[in-house]
Amino acid sequence: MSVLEQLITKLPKTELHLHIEGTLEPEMVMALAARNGISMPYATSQELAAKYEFGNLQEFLDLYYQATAVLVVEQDFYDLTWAYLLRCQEDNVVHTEIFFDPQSHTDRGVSFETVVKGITRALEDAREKLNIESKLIMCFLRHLPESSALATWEEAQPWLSLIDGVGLDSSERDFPPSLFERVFAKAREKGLKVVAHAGEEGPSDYIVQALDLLQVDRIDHGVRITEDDALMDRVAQEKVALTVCPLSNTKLCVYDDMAKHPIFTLLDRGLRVMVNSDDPAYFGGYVNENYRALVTSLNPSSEQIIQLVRNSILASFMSDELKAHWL
Ligand code: ES4
Ligand code: ZN
Repeated sequence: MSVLEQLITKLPKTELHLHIEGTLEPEMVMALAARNGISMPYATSQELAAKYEFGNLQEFLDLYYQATAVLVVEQDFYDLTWAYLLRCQEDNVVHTEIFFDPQSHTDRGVSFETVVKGITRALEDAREKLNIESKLIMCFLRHLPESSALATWEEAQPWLSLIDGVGLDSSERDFPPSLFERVFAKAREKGLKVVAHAGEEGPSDYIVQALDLLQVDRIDHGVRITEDDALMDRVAQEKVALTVCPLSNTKLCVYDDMAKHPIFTLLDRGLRVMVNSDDPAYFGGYVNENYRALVTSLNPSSEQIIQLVRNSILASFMSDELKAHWL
């Protein structure tokens, strides 16, 4: 194993951009479909996995939402989350901040309670049995109207003690952050952390909107910030983190080659960027695999790798005490 490989494997890491529904591996899709008596248009997990070629974000999302239909009862959400946490243990991820998409379940008749109980029971078990800490972030689907986000916010009220933050995800183009100003203000008033996907496929102006209108604590993706020099200076100055997802960006054709990925350019300009897996079951790997892909294509120094890992700790929502422990 190379020195960099060893560093990647051995360093205790945090993950800040991970959709729990995006950890649904093809084998689990088929197993849960059988368990819940749901028919899928695929005969085998190999047949499903063969569909994982995407030309853009929307092509991925269409398949991702289709697969979530196999998640029905609380145990399904537990099993999904537990399987991801076991992968965290393998990759030496000691703290993870997990997104979930309640609307993709409640719109199918699965209750908010079922989803949140299944996920948080696994998170609690991981705290006790695996020593893995976590935060939970509820995302609003931006392709649905504001009224649906507001209704979801109301449904979440009995469960707020289990939820640490809100986010904004799904189809980015034509769905600017400005549409969700009111629901984000409500979340901030309740003391929740707020994040938003911006500048993944959408223009860098959506990053500005997320900062100024939603007042986010972090930007998810944010790679299209490279189109705006002044914004790069601002984000560096304000130490706003960008939760970058390298394999996601190449799988969804934001870059046609990992060699063109700007993560180290951004890092060297002083931006707080780090490495995350986004939807690892669909994009070809969990967090260590994302680091390895960067090493293979971009030949970083060990100092750069260490800085990415440190940035992830600094940008996390863990306590200052825990940050000091891991730094
Ligand atoms: C997502 Cl990669 C990505 N972008 C936007 N929304 C998402 N939901 C799940 N994965
Ligand atoms: Zn994402």
